[in-house]
Amino acid sequence: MASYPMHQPEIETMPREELKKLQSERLVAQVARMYERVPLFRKRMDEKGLKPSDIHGVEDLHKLPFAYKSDLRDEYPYGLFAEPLENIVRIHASSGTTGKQIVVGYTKNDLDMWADCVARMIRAIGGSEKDIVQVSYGYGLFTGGLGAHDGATKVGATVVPTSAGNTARQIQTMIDFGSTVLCCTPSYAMYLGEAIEEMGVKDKLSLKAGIFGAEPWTEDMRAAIEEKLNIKAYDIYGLSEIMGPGVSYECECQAGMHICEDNFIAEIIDPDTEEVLPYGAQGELVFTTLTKEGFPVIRYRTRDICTLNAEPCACGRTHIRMAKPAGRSDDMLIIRGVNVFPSQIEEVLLKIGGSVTPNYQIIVGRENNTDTLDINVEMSAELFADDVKSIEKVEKTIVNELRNVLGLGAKVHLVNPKTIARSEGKAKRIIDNRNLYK
Ligand code: DLL
Repeated sequence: MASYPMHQPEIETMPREELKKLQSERLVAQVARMYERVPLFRKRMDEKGLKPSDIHGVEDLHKLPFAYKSDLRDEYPYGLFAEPLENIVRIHASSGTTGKQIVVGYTKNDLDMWADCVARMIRAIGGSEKDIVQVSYGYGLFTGGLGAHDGATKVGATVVPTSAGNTARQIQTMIDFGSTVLCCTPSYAMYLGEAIEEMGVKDKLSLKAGIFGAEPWTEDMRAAIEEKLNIKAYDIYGLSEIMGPGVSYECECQAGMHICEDNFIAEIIDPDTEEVLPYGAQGELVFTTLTKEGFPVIRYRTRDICTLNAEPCACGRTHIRMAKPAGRSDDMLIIRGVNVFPSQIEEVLLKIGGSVTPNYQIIVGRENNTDTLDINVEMSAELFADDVKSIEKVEKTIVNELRNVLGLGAKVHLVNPKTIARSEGKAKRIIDNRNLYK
């Protein structure tokens, strides 16, 4: 594939017309290359009666066939690679919640492009070679650790590759090495914040910023983390199938994540009809890779529910922004016919503030042919020391708030501090017991 310009800050502020031209050229080349090299893509194109020569630019994107997570499972492990294995220098994989893992491969250029995207974010939030970046995402087949690592290396920062876990040692390292930027999941950041408070060492930290992603988190969670760690917390998005962290990232404005549009095109579709929706509408996020060599993908249905925003950003970057994903359509619970995202529940809990913590667990069950919704929420240490009456009062407040926001009745149980398991990676907040009763 033709090599493409890299490490150009001007790409981030490229006028939209020029960017569209660049995307079009890259899309045309990508379609031709995939048609030649990826049998499943060729088959889907043929089924639609499409030839690569029918695709002239981004205006033809909507004609192209979609790709699905099941394709990665069906073609496991290497069936969708567009390069022979001798040109693949890295493999990552993701198991998701169920079934066979999905496998992706990167060429040297792919790793370079990936590191470039993550480096953009680190620079956007004021990072430089002077920073000490502690990478507490898991290393290994998960893309978080090595993705953040390579981006920080590209910036020239000093990388501290702690990986996830071993929380006390993690915090000691943070203090001793003077880490200034922390990379991990928001739920682990929260856990680290709690542990730091317990150890009474908040004033010994040199942290100024955090790069958090890999799971949905709310604005209130951001405020809680910023307060606990005394930092600015920034959101980063990505998925293994497209690249890993850095597909989009927040800039200094903390107002949505800029999609690296020179490398990826985003669309929002109606998940049922597959119709493309306008900017601003909520629907399923779909990505097309423009420069990936090892594992290119066209119109990949992410299952993430999101909106796109093409308004100019105060930072001057011209690349469109995506909102915080509300969640994955696979994680969306349908309870008594009502759609519920765990993030909506999190929002309610964090609004209640002081007396409860954002550590919660959602348990869905079935009784007398009706769905039941139970929510266990850890109370704060202050409330724990208080009387039963105040606990009941808080439970009632949460039930009422949930009814207002979701239109659903729930049973809320305040549980003792530190009784809900903490997560070092992606938090597991939902226990759906309904299939036990099917
Ligand atoms: O989670 C890549 C990543 C690592 C992103 C570190 C950011 C930081 P997967 O394990 O393949 O890859 O999971 C991808 O996680 O489809 C979303 O549902 C969710 N996700 C990722 N980032 C965010 C985010 C990594 N910032 C899946 N907000 C995606 C909400 C996110 N959800």
